[in-house]
Amino acid sequence: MTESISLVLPNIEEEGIFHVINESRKLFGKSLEIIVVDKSSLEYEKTLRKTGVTIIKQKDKGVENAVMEGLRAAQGDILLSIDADDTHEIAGLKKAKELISAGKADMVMGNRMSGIQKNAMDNYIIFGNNALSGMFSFLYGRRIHDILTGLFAMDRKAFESIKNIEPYRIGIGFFAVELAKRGYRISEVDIKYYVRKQGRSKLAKSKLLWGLRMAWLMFIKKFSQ
Ligand SMILES: Nc1nc2c(ncn2[C@@H]2O[C@H](COP(=O)(O)OP(=O)(O)OP(=O)(O)O)[C@@H](O)[C@H]2O)c(=O)[nH]1
Ligand SMILES: [Mg+2]
Repeated sequence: MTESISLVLPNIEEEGIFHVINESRKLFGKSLEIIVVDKSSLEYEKTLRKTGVTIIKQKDKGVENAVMEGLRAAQGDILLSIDADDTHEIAGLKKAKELISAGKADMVMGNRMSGIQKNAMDNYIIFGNNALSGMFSFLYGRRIHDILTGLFAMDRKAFESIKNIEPYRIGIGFFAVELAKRGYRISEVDIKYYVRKQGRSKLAKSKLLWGLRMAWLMFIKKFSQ
């Protein structure tokens, strides 16, 4: 039996998305469902429409809210997501998907930390990511090296158990926290991380504040309900 696959791309005016869409279709074939949860201008959207992907216009904000909205709309047995800025190794989606298909994990995250290409990640982000990943691993009992990654694969059954939760603003880590709390298995695949070629970061004005809030939320979510 072949599983159907859906790919969700959170996007704000990324030029890199066109390469991500093409390469993903090469990896998974034309039957791949691609859902872009988009917060771009109408002008940009016109070009995006030409690719034939499904576009959901995001009304609220935040990358985790965008990914959640896309996953809720997705039809696939296996759910995938990757940042649209073409910085994460796209072939990592296939490796992550294979682990889900083989029943070896319920969520697989792309670990960029040993594949960081020149100038792709600032030292203070590496430091913060190591601290936050260490904290996640300690609190939730699963060794994760890259809690700030933008690439993952997830089993539909695991997703169904968290799909009604309102995401809190900690990026993809939200999904890892909620699945870990429910006893799901989370593993990693190593991927390369490339320098952002176009546009600028959309995530947060202050990455320091983002990191502190994430630490706090991971901590309180561990002890809530
Ligand atoms: N729909 C939507 N997409 C978002 C939002 N915030 C970020 N994104 C997208 O989510 C992905 C990750 O955001 P980035 O701006 O690349 O964050 P980052 O990787 O920490 O920053 P860089 O290192 O500069 O790339 C990108 O594809 C963004 O376009 C949002 O509020 N809504
Ligand atoms: Mg990025």
